[in-house]
Amino acid sequence: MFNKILIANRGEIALRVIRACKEMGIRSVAVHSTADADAMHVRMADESVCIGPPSSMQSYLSIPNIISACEITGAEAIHPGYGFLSENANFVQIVQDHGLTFIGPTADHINMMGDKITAKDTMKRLGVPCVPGSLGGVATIEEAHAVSAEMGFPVIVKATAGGGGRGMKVAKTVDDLDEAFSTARSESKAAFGNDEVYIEKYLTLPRHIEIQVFGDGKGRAVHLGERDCSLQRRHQKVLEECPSPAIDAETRARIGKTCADAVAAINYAGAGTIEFLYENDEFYFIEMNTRLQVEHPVTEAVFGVDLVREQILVASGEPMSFVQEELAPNGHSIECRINAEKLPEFRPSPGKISQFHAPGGLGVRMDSHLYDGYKIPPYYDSLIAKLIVHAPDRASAIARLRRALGEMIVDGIDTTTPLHNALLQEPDILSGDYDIHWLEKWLETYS
Ligand code: MV4
Repeated sequence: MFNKILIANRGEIALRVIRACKEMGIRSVAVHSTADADAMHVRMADESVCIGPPSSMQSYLSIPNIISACEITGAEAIHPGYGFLSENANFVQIVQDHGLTFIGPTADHINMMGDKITAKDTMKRLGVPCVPGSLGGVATIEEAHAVSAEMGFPVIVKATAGGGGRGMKVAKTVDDLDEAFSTARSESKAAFGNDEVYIEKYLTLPRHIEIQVFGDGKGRAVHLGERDCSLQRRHQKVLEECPSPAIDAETRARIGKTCADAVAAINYAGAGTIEFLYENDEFYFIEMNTRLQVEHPVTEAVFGVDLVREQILVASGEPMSFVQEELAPNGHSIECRINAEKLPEFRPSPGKISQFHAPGGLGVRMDSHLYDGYKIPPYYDSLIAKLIVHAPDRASAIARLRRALGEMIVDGIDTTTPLHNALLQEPDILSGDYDIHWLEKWLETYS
């Protein structure tokens, strides 16, 4: 096992990893920009190293600075958290070249899933159901017309190098296709330096269901059920739950086994998430994320596991601490992502926290780096807290979430808490009857 781990991240996820390290008797090293000198992750870690100015490019994304911080402190492994360098295959290779361990999958697996066509081809070959679409890239507008006519409209043009909603264009009818194709290509070129696109049948009213998988890198893998992340605004998740209100035990076992078998077959190591669109009782693979996700705590609550501990175990060469037969869902968990943003425009609202109180009590987990007097810097993403509840069933989880939101105090800045309170009064949310477009439609009338 490692003696010392460096956490190449900030905010609540840095705390999450430091906490796992402490429980495993591993020393932790925080890295921080000058803007984060007073941040909670710096205070909570055993040691800290300043890695640069506020700009992420020159600090949390600076590979030389992070490798140097490892060398200075003697850290043997790096946990990347989510975002920043967590899915950067080049970083993984450099970490290894320096004799250090990246806590996550191999560079090859990150590359495989980062290229959306290769990811889809691989999943298809492994028996994972995919959205009907082009076989590989579509290079010409003639080919785009041929593929779309064959499939039928609407279609969606996606960037091979994209993901998370970037570089996508929908063509409702054949009349939209020329523009969708050329815009998707030029935006992809500008954003990713790669203009390759592929085409899929556009699913009109799906849910976003993602399966949590975990592999040991040696051909064994498990699944830990699904999360329903359909409530999104501009591809930012707002509220996530486990299990999905739309998935029954038999369906979960079936798609879960398909996913676990697929990642076992490629010797995948560590935590991964296989994203699907789910419509008319069918799953359609869209992407795989090769990192620990923001919303992992709802899975931890329902399955009773510590996913970060498992990541660290597997990265150090030890076996996972469970097999599939030991994993069973228990109760229901919901997470609210609370952002420092002013409604209704969701405008970033950085500034000083004049008063902070975290909710508590049975079945309540608050993952947050806030403290009284903390100044939220304007340079990074606006997530300030994840409020996660766990209860025996969905109705009691909602009651607990309302109760916990009521206890929370975050004064001095604007937050998205009023949105969460309002959502928990909506009949469609209470009944679980929502899809990926529900929130944006609802926001058009909510004020
Ligand atoms: C789609 C789709 C409909 N049909 N693919 C958006 C993010 C990226 N991960 C995939 N996305 C979508 N892909 C097909 N074939 C609709 C979306 C989509 C979406 C997906 C999940 C959650 C929210 C979304 C909001 C808009 C569009």
